[in-house]
Amino acid sequence: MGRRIIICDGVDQARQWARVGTREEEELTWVPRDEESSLRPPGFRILQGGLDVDAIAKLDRQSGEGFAVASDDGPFARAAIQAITKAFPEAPILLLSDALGDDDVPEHTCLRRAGLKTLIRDDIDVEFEHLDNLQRVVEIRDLLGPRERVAVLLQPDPDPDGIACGYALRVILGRKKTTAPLVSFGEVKRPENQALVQALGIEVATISHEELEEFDGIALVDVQPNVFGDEPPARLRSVDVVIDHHPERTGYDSVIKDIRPSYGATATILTEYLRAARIEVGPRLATALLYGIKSDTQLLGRETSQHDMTSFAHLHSSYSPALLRRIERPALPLDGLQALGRALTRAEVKDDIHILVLGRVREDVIPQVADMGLQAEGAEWAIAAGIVGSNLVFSVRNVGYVRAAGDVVRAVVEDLGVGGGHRSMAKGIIPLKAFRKVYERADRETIRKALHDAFVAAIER
Ligand SMILES: [Mn+2]
Repeated sequence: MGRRIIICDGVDQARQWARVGTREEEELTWVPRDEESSLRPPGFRILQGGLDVDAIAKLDRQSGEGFAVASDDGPFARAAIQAITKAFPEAPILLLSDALGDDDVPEHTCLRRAGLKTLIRDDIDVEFEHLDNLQRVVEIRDLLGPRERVAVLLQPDPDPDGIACGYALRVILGRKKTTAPLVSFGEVKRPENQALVQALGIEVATISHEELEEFDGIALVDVQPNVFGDEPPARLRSVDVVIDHHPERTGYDSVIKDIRPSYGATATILTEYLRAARIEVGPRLATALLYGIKSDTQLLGRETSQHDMTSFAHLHSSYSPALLRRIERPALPLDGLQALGRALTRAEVKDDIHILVLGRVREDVIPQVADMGLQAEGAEWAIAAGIVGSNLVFSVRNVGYVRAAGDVVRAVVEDLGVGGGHRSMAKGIIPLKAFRKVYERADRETIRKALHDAFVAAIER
């Protein structure tokens, strides 16, 4: 927000404002009460002409600038809000009052109320941030409200951040899946993400480029049109809403763009929207958004801003731990547990490395076993390996203060398969064919020895 125009009711409110602390971008005005004109508070100028539309219009408010009204007097506050709304219908308003309640102020789509004496300076800044977010919500609702069917488009193979944001946007718009379906050009593939969709009871429809044409509006969350190729489909070159935290790209138009690259997750932006608009967030939505922030920031580690922390903390008071556990730890199939049992009989930690070879298992068992493997005494590295289809798949965890897991896995799979990951988590895939070419066999003992030697070499490299 640029300049903020402050209108104080009488010398007492102006002094109160000055006590809290003023900022350079604030234009300070006051309306003297009887016999107060000689008491000019420092930094303030009199609102020439008193509290009416003409006087407010002369303040020359630019688009994006907001007002604050400080008053404990109902008639004064109402007159000020009405005059501002008449002069600048789009202007957001912050009413600061320790005496007035919601019932004392007229209906206004972009108004927030807070106490003045009780607020410290930072709180007022936070209120202005809420106001900015509220303004965005109002714009998005105004734009998409009249549209019959709106596509909420996620990236192909949507991740938790995207899925949570799509769900949140639908709640903000007050729509159902029939009038605002979550859509993607690809399926939800990863087991955790499928678990998320199931646990939330939501649906992500896979659609074609042609089917996208049938919608009356398009909103993209956690993605921008360029992700769909250098030459995105024509319908994506001009969309309605883009909300994202990836760096801003060019080559498309959007009526509303809210792109915040300093944020660790788009779910943080949507959480701020929900808070600003005072929309009640139920446990399912809170869990989805919290998981979105958690997974995009590696639990507030990677590329995390203060905004992510604040939103995470806010969601933490209303999320469901049981639901989150179900998403993060999908139920293990019995044969997966039996495979784990067999692997555990051979458990050993050698060179700080703990390897568990599971044989043929469902893919989502592997990362869960790797998590558990790190608890073995003396283990700095845990590797769980299993055969999925025609591939050897392995998940890697480490204690965090050793070489980055992603780098090590890339070295291990070099010339054999694919792999990568982050500081303390990584995954590798080697086609059995390629593995057998080098090691001749792919039985448990061969796999264990091959991985052990490759990890020792890669860690020391
Ligand atoms: Mn994201």
